[in-house]
Formats: sequence, C-alpha cells, structure tokens
Amino acid sequence: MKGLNLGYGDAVLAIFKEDSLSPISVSGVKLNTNSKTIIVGDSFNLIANIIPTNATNKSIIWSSSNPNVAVVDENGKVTAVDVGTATITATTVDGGFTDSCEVIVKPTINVTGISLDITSKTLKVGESFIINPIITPEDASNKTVTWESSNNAVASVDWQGRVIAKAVGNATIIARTVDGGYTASCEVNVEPINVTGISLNLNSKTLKIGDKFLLTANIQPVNATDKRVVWSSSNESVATVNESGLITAIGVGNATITATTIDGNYTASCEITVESNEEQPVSLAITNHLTAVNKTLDVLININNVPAKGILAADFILSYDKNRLQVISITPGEIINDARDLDYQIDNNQIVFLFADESVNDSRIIKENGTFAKITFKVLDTNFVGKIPIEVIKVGNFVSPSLTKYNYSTTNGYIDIFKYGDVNGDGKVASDDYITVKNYILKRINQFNYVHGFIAADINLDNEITSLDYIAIKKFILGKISNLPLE
Ligand SMILES: [Ca+2]
Ligand SMILES: [Ca+2]
Repeated sequence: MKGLNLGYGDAVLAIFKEDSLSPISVSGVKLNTNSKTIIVGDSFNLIANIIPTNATNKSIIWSSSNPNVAVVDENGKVTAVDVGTATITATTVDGGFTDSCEVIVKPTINVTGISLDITSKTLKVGESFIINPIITPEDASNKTVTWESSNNAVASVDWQGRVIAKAVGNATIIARTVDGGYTASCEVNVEPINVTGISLNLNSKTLKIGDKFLLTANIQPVNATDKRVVWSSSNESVATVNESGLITAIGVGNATITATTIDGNYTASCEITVESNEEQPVSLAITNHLTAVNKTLDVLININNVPAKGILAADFILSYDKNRLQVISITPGEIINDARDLDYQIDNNQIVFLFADESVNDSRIIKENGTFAKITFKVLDTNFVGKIPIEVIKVGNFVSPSLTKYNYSTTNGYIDIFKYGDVNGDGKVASDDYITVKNYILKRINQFNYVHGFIAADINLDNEITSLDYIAIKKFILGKISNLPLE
C-alpha cells in the first residue's frame, strides 16, 4: 500500500486487516532433549517446540557450536562427526529465543566376540527355550544379533533367540553379531515323545457280510511323536482291515483286529463277529438218544434261529415207529408261553404238532431258541435193537406275525436202543450172549463186536463185566429172573 493515495474506503480496509491479521508472537522455544550421547556416524532428530503453539512465525535457525564434532541440518537432524562435545542450538527467527542440547560424541565400540548362555540342549518335540547371547565387550556399540537354524524342520529360532522343537533330530542354532559377524552356536537335540499305550474305540463289533466299520486307535499320550499304527486281522477270510483301520466283513466267523504301535509295539484289539446277511432259516432239530428196551426217555424237539420278529404259528409232522415206541406224554417246551397254544394229534406212526399264538394281540409268540416240545417215549420189548428214526416228515409253515413264511431247515434224530443181556446185538438174549460174556471175563476176547455190547453185558450197572453179570444173564435165559438189568 505504500505510495498509494488512500481514500476513505481504503483506510477502513487497512484498519480491518490490521485487526484480523495481527501476528501472534513467539514467546519461547523448548527442545525435546537437552543432552544426548551418541557414537560417531550416528544421527538423531531434535524437535523444537515453539511457544505458543499457535505462534505466527515458527521458523527456527539450527546451529552447532562445533561442526567438527556434530552437525545439524535445517530440520534439526544431528549427525555425529567425530569424538568430542558440541552444543546444538535452536533459535527462533521471531524474537531470537533459544534452547540447546549438549551432544557428547563417543567413539564406536566394536564387538569383539559372542557366546551363548546355552550351548547344548535336549528337549522333546513341541518344547521351547530361549538362548541369551553374551556380547563382548559388554558396552559394544551395536549388540544386535541375528539368529538362524541349520535345520528349521527340527528346530526353529525367532529374532529373540526363542527355539521351538518341531521334529525329532538335531539342529544347530547360530547367533551372529551384526557388527563384525562373530558367531556362536547351540546344539539342539530333539527327542521323540514315546508312546505309552493304545486303545481302540470299540473292543467288539458284530457285522454282516459286506459291512464296513472304521476302528479308531487312541494313542497315549496324545502328543506322542510317532502315532503310526499297523493294523492286522487274525482271519482275513472273515474280516480285513486297511491301513486306516477300516474293517470290511468278508465271511461268517470271528476275527481279531489288532492295532500295533510302531513306537513300542503296544497293541489293542477288537473282536469282530461276522454274520450272514441272509436271515438264517428256522432250525427244527430232534435230539438223539441211547437207551435200553423197556426204558422211558424224553425226546426234545428244539427250535433254533428263531427270527427276531418271532414265530406266530407253526405246524409240522413227526414220524416214529409205533411198533417199537409208545408215546407216554407230550408236553410243551419252555419257549411255549402258554400251554394252550400247543396242540397235537397222534395218528398211526405220526405226531402232528400245531402251535398258534391264541392271544388276541400276538403276545405269546415264540421269541427264543429252545425246546418246543418234549415227547416221552417208552421203548417196547421187541427183538429189535438199533436206531429208530424220529423224523420230521412234513413241515407246514413257520409263520411270522405279519403272516409270512420263514425259511426253515430240519435235523432228524433217532433213538438208539440196546437190550440188556444182548451182547451181540441180535435183539435176543440167548446162550451165545452168555458164552460171549464168559469169554470176555476170561479175556479170551478183548471187546464185544456189537458197539453197545459192553453196556448190554453190565447187568448190575457197575461199569465192569464180572461173574455177577455172567450168572445173571444165565438166570434170565432160564427164566429165573424176569427183568434185566438188575436195579
Ligand atoms: Ca443176543
Ligand atoms: Ca457188572
């Protein structure tokens, strides 16, 4: 505005500008630090805080009292040039306020060596430890160390010297000084965590042919290093197992699946039962017997492989030789829940059985394996010895509660009859039997030709053949006694 001829309006504007733009003066300066020790070549930044913070002119002039020792740039960055002391001063342009920092420059102290507080260590997989470096001299200017492992797969090391064991083996941990490249090392030996035991998720399992089932091995301890397991089957025709413990049922039978740890040979096993995947036919079976003429005996009719759904009804026919056997009684077996459900008819050489659950709600179905009926026979006195068949000659049905037919199989039985005194098995007690017993007692013969000759000759049932048996047979032949054996 200088040199202008101001009018009224100009004067007003000048006054306004003078008011609004009046500068805020600096009243002081303060450095962030007033003393600093550094080594030759290093730098640091000084920060000058102008007071007040909203001063209009914050310009600073930086200066060094001894630029041979330390220099400072226009931003306050101080760089040590040589050993000695220098004062760095900040001066405000507005008002000439000052603050200063005493800088002491020391010579670089070089590293001369390194050692480690741990030079060898044995630990388990997963464990860790810290190595502390020892730098000489203790006041070395740059004590920075870098770390490395010769085998990171076995043991790794971080920038702080923390070593983590990762796998079994050996590794060398090396510390290297940045200043001078001095090295020191620690030998690390990582040991395994040994297996102490094994268990399986199941100890027994029943499968059907074609089924698959996965067994799981639990290794103790859970952090064992080598958790590998070898699987084997005692019978691969029954069940196989693969390297993962997956079992496949191959054939009916039993097999033991065993898992063996590679570390320590610990074992655990699971008993596998493989069943047919077809429903077993209902089995109707008659027991065999050995008995003597004139004796009574119980012949059991057994039903096995009773289906899980149970048997609602059944009918079948047995045949027997009515000329040689007399039916004394027929009684229900224990699998018949109510005697009223079992009926029968004796017709000539046949016994017709009919079982039907007569309840209104199918509550008395046959659910268990066992005896269906007991037939008590008396062996008639004929001139026959040998086996009399008791045969299933016809099966009507075994019926399910849903009125379907079950498959079935039958096993016939027999009554093997001998006669006391008939040691040659021809059905009669005669003089030839008497002579044979004599020859046996005198050891002229070692055994009887007839398979049941010995028990037929033991008239007094004492399990030896003596003169008592011999003379008793004679008296029977002569009609002096009417019944054998002597009981
Ligand atoms: Ca005879
Ligand atoms: Ca005897």
